[in-house]
Amino acid sequence: MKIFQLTAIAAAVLALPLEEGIAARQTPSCTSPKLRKNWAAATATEKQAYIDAVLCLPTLPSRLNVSTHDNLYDDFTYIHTQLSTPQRIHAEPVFLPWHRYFIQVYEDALTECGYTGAAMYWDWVADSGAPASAAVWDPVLGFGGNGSASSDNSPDKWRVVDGPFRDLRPTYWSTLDQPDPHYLSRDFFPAIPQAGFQEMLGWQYDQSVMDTITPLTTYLEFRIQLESRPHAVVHFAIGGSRGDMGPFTSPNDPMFFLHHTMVDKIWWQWQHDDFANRKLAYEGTRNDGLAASLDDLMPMLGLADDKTVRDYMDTEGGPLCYTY
Ligand SMILES: [Cu+2]
Repeated sequence: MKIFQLTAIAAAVLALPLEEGIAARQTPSCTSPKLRKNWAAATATEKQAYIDAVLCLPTLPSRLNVSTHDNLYDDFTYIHTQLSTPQRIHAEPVFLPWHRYFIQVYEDALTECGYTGAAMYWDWVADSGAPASAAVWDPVLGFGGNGSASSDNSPDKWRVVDGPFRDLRPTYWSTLDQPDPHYLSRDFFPAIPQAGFQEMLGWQYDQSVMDTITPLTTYLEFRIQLESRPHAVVHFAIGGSRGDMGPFTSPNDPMFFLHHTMVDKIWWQWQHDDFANRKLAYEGTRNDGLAASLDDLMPMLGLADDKTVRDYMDTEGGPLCYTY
C-alpha cells in the first residue's frame, strides 16, 4: 500500500515536467523574435502605426510618483535625466545594456498604445553622406525636420515646425529642477563650407569611422569608442546648441529611440560577430569605482522593474525577443 502510494506520487511528480511543469516554470522561449527594421525600409503603414503610437504616449498617465508631470511620454525623459545626475547610465559599462532595456520599455509602452511592430532604427552610417536628407526627417512619414531657426529668439526659436510632432510639448528642458514646457526642438549642426562638410557632421559617423570601432575585440574598448564617438556625435548633430537631442532630457525627441536602436544594433552585430565569446562580454569600471558585473541591477525608477545586466545581453533569450 505504502509502496503503491509512493510510486503513484513519484509517477505524478515525474509526469508533471513532461506535461507542463517545466515549460510553465521557465521563461517562455523566444521562438519568433520581432524584427527591428531600418525606418527607411519600413512600409508607409508600419511608419504610420509607429508615429500614431508615439503620439499616444502623452495621453497615457505617468507611472512615476512625481508631481512635476502627469504623462507617460515625460516619464522616459524624467528617468533618463534623473539617472544622469549623478551619472549612472553613461560613460560606464552599463551604457549599452541599460539603453537596450530602456528601448524595450519604450517598445512595450508603444504596444500599450496599440502598436504591434518592433522598435525601429535610423541607420546614420548609411545616411552619413547627406544626413539632413534622411527619410527619418520626412514631414509626413517621418519625424519632421530641423528646427525653424526663426530670428525672434523666443524660447521656441528652434521649434520643429513640420511633421507629426510639431505640436509636441515635452515638460522638461535640460534639467528636472523645474518644469519647462516647450515645443520639440532641433538644431542641426551647421555645415562647415570651408572644410567642404555638409551639415550634421556625417563624416564623424560614416563607414570609415565604424571600421575603426567594430573590429575592437574587447567590450571595454568597443563600448567606450561607440559611446563617445558616433553615439555622442549623432546627439550633437541633431541637437546642436538648443535642440532637444543635446542634453540629458534627449528622450524628449522621438528620434532618441531611433538613434539608440541603431546603437543597439551595432552592439548586437558586434556580439553576433563572435557570439560564443561575446554573448556575455561585459567588463569595465563603474562610475562608483566598482568593477562592473553581469549581476549589476539596471535601475528604471518605477517605470519598469530593475533588472540585471545578464538578462539583457541576449536579445533572443530571457525577457527579450527581437533581432535585426
Ligand atoms: Cu542615454
